[in-house]
Formats: sequence, C-alpha cells, structure tokens
Amino acid sequence: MKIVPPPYRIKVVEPLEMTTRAEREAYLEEAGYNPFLLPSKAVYIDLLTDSGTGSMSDNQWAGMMIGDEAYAGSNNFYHLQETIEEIMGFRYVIPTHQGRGAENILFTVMLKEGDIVPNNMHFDTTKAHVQYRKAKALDLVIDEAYDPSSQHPFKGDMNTEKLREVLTRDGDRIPLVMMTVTCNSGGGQPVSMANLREVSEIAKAFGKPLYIDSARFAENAYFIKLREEGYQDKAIAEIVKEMFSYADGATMSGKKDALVNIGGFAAFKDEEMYRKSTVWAVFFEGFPTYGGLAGRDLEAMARGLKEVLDFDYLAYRTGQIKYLADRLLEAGVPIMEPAGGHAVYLDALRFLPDMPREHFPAFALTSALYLEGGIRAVEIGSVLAGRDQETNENVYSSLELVRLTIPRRTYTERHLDAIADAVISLYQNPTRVKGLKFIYEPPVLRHFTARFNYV
Ligand code: PM9
Repeated sequence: MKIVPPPYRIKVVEPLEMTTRAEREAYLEEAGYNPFLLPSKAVYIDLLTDSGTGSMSDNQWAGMMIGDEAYAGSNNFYHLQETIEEIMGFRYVIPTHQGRGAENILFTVMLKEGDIVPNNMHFDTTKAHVQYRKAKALDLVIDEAYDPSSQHPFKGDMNTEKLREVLTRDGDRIPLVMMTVTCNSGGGQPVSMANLREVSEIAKAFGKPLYIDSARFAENAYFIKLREEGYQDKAIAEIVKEMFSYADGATMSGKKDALVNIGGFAAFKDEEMYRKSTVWAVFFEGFPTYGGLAGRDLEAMARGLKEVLDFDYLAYRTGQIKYLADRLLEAGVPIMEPAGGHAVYLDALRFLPDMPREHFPAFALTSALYLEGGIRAVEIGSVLAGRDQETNENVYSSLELVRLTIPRRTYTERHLDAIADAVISLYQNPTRVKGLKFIYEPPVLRHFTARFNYV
C-alpha cells in the first residue's frame, strides 16, 4: 500500500481516552445508539466530520497572537480580504461565523418564494437555506454520481444538458446557478475545470450569476491537476485562480479548506451584490469586517487559505483517503469509488445485503463500528433522508452510506489502520451489526437527536 509521506511533524498532541468494549456498550446505550449523542471523550477516532476538526499549523497559531480585536476594520480583516482576492480573485469579502452564515446572507439577498436553484448537488445546509425560503433546490449532478462503483474521474460534474433545459424552461425563476466543489453529498467527488467552464458559459448566456460553494476548493484543484488533461504542470494556485475566474462569487466554510476550527466567508466580484449583502451581514453575523469572528480567527483563516495550496499537503491529505480506501477494497469491503477528497464512504447496502431497509443498515453500521473500535462515523442514508412530507413514510434513499470523514492533519496511518481493521472485522462478521428501530424520532433533522434501540 503506497503511503505518501506527511509534509509536517507533530508538535502538540492531544491525548485520547482508550475505552473497553463494555464501557463503549454503556456509552452507546446512553446515547440512544446515535453517534451524534456520544460525548467526545468516549470516542477514540472521530470521523463524524472533517469540518473544524483539523489541526492548525504553528504559523496559524502564531497568527492568532496578532489578532487585532477592533470592532471595525481589523488588520486581520484586511489580510484576509487581500488573501482571498489574491487566491480567488474576489475583491469583496464578508467574513461569517461559518459556511451556513454565508449561505444565509447570499440567499436572503437573492432568493424569493418559488425560485429554483440549480446546483450539481446541494449540501444539506445549502438545501435547507433554499427550502427555508420556499424555493426549490435542484440537484443536476451527472448520473455517474449515483453509481457507487462508477470510476468516472469527475463524478461531481453538472449535467449541462439538464442545466440548459431548466434555464430555458424556468429561467425567470432562477436567480443564480451554484456549483459545489468538491461535491460533498456525492462522496467528495471533484468537478472538472471543463465542466466549471461550461457551466459558467451557460449561466452567462442566460444572464445568471454563478456562485461556488467552495468548502473543499483546494482538494478539488488537486484532483484537476491529477486527472484533467492540460493541468499536470500547473501549480495548485493557478488552478484555483482559474476555477474561481468562472464564478461571480463564493460561499465558503473555512472549517474545511481554510484549515481552521471556525470561520467562513461570502465573497463577490460585484460591488452592488456586496453592498446588498452587508446589510444582512450586520443583521445576522456582525459588522461586515468581522462577521461573528474574532480578529485572531480571521488571521488563522487568511494563513490557512495559503497553506492549503501546498501540493505536498494536498497529496498527503488525499493520499490518506486513498490509503484507507485501498485497504478496504483489498479486503473486498464495498465502498464508493473512486476515493474522494475528504472521506471514505462504506456502501451499507452491499456491506449488509440481508438487513432490511427498515432496520437502517447504515445507521446500524455506525453503532457497530463504535463498539468495535471506538470509531465514530456518520450515516448518510435513510435516517438522514427523513420522511416524505406528504405520505409521512420513511424515505429509503438510493444510497445507504457510512461516511468515514478524515479530519485534516490530525490522524496518522496507524489510526487509519485501526479504522480499516475494525471495518474489515465487521465485514467478515456481519452478524455483529444489529438493526435499529426508533424509540424517539424528532419531527425534523431527525438524525441529529433521534434515539434508537436494537430491533
Ligand atoms: N459540511 C460536513 O460534515 C459540516 C456539518 S453539517 C451537518 O460535511 C458544504 C459543501 C459543506 C458544508 C458543511 C457547508 C456548511 C457548506 N457546504 O458547516 O456551516 O460540506 O461551516 O458549512 C459539513 P458550515
């Protein structure tokens, strides 16, 4: 198995508590078999998310010491603004407390009831913000995205034929087009430069602005360099610049590719859009030069945005995902292929072919994985999908996945081996995975707080 060497060494460590199986059984019962309800101290390896869970560099921590905590016009805001302009080409920047803060501002300015937002694939919070305004979140990703074994190199691409169709038919209801890079809900799959370019040309032809949900923009750029013809000799920074040259603006969760624990921003090319957005920034987030963040957070984000462009960092980061994926594939474990940028997704329907859908196989697998190795993963399947708004029946989603999300610069290959060993052991002993039934089901976003017991 190929290991890409890490381009850093460890300076600070955070002790982890080791638990016994009996202790984990008690913790899990207490948590209602829901990994979201486990206390962090009960978890050995936390793969719930890669959002805000990574490690900052010494350079970022040093930057935090020069936080300028002025209410307005902090030095660190200007540093962040210059950095975003240099990297992404957006002149106008509004910091936000995290990605969804930026979505809230953008959609408050742009959306009204009855509108449609085409996106390759909306992330949950983006979709929720669109729907909250009684607008429709339309996913137009290519069909290959829904086939876990398709080896398409850019499974995050948008189906441009469908985009043209919807713009032709419903153009007057579409205030903007969005692209999510990488495509999180589709497995961290990248979008090609050719697709971004084409989507931007189509949007322009119909007079619509294009916004990029850029949470994992650098991981996307790395895949373009690796897989798309004509980009092998380009620096990541050049690729990133070209990606954003096709967009009118961006929303960003800094908790991913800005390598910070908290933060985000909205960015614009157009001054008028920026002006309209500042009104809502003040309302929701704070004065437009701090947006709910401390000056030190702005500095850490500015520095993180530069660090993430390092090729060796990205090679190691994506190499970790591939390492884990390859170990699982070698043992025959069914996963979503090819390995994406930030997570490995187990395909629970093939992992547990005999478990009925109403026993929630992917959710059940997260419980078993916790018992097996103290590993906390997250279900992306039918519990998350919820109930049909009209019939109130459970929606059994086409993909029943467990996301093993790898935090940035946090775990070593030995941790990845522990994860692989636990997953493989369950795959070889599937009777250890026990189906679940609800004992408490909240009416919305049920996966966060639902409680279960074994069927
Ligand atoms: N993504 C994730 O775990 C955070 C948890 S939300 C239950 O993958 C994209 C592509 C995301 C994303 C968050 C957001 C929102 C926007 N776009 O979490 O608000 O993956 O900073 O960003 C999560 P914030």
